[in-house]
Amino acid sequence: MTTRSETQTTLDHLLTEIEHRNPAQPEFHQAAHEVLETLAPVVAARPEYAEPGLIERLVEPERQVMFRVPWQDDQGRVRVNRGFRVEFNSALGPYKGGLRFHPSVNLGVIKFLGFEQIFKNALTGLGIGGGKGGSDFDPHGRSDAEVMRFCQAFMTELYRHIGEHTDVPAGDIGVGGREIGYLFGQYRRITNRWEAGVLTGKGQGWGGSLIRPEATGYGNVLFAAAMLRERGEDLQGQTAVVSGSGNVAIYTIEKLTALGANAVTCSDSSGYVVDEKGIDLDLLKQIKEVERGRVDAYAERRGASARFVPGGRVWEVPADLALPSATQNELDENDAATLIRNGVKAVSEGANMPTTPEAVHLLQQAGVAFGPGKAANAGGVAVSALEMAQNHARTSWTAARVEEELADIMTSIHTTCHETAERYGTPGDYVTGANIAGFERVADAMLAQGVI
Ligand code: NDP
Ligand code: 2IT
Repeated sequence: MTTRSETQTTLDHLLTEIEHRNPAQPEFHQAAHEVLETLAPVVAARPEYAEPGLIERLVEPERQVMFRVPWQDDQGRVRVNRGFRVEFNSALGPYKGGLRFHPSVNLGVIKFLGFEQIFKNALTGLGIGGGKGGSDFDPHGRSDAEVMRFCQAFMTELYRHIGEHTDVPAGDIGVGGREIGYLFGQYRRITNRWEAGVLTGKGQGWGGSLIRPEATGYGNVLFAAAMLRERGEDLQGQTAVVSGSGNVAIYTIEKLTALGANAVTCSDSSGYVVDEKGIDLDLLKQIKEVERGRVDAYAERRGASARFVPGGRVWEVPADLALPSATQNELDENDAATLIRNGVKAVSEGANMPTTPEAVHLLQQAGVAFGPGKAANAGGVAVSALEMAQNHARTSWTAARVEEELADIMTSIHTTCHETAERYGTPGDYVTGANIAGFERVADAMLAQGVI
């Protein structure tokens, strides 16, 4: 039998090879490190996982598509963006994962997101593989008509790669209900098919699931509550710092407030707002979802309880809980040290990979409960899979039913991660628990399906 340290040496060699084979993709390297650094106990314990080529196949996308997206702005000028879809792993079901429109998007960013998505989707227990896509298009400051023309141009290529049984995109940064509407319209026009299950996050009334907009944020709060319960605590009366002010942040704040916590911050790329009375969600939704404005407008209109801190980071505001809900690597070692100094009890990732590896290490060493994104933010993709189920059955469920299923799924993910971490000798380590539990499910399916 191979020992853990021999196995870790093999995995370390593989990580070096991944870096060589995928140059200039630091986010993908980071995501691969984070997973492969925790797999030694399970690979050493179960010889079938040491089969040559298994992990090598897992880190290589099944298919990667990159394409030109030409579109015209409101002045008639031709703009050219780059589109991506990385179809990473379909052992458990059709590729599933969001589309991100943000100027920072490149192949390495999409690959990190697609890789994370494989394990996240496996943890939901539902039949969905892992994929991700997007573009370096920046929707900020673009008119509705420009966003529509961009989405149509993007789908004019993407349509040939997706389908309800093949690959099912959804939203992510910069892609919400408006963009999914334009994308769906163009898919329907090109294919002449009403194929509701080809995209999720659709509008209610044309195939969207109730609670899908809320699902990621609500799910993350339920995960944080489950971690607190393990320590004999609940959310009541806890102060929370939340970063971001988009889809995930807004519904994180909504659920925190509903469960008795006080969410005192939100942010965007211009800075953050701290509101000692708790974020007024009606005002935040009006500014962000209706006016598509910046967070400083919140502080201006809210009155004395709120102030805007230009360029600052929410982590400097003292809190019991931190829920990063904006983007990758937004919470670093210094931020973690500040949170620990201020007595934080739990950090739960609404965003994908928002906490740097050094920060994760510091938080775990300090005994802070840490919920990794692939477990904590899985509620969004889980309800996407429920949307696919409703589309397939040509039915729609009540909000209460979807919310109940979401709560059951989050509880089950928490239990799975917790028990897996205990089983492999790292009690309380949700990172190891999530990685190993997600890996086991995908690896078993890959082994059963042969070398493909
Ligand atoms: P939105 O586009 O709705 O909101 C993103 C928010 O994060 C905005 O406030 C945005 O500010 C801020 N932000 C984005 N990029 C940066 C950056 N580089 N620096 C500073 N702030 C930034 O996206 P979502 O809420 O959907 O996504 C947020 C995170 O959650 C992402 O990591 C995403 O991958 C993850 N996620 C999303 C899911 C979903 O269902 N939507 C599911 C699971 C995870 P600004 O407008 O100024 O850019
Ligand atoms: O990161 C994610 O899980 C998402 N952006 C949601 C993916 C989905 O298919 O709903």
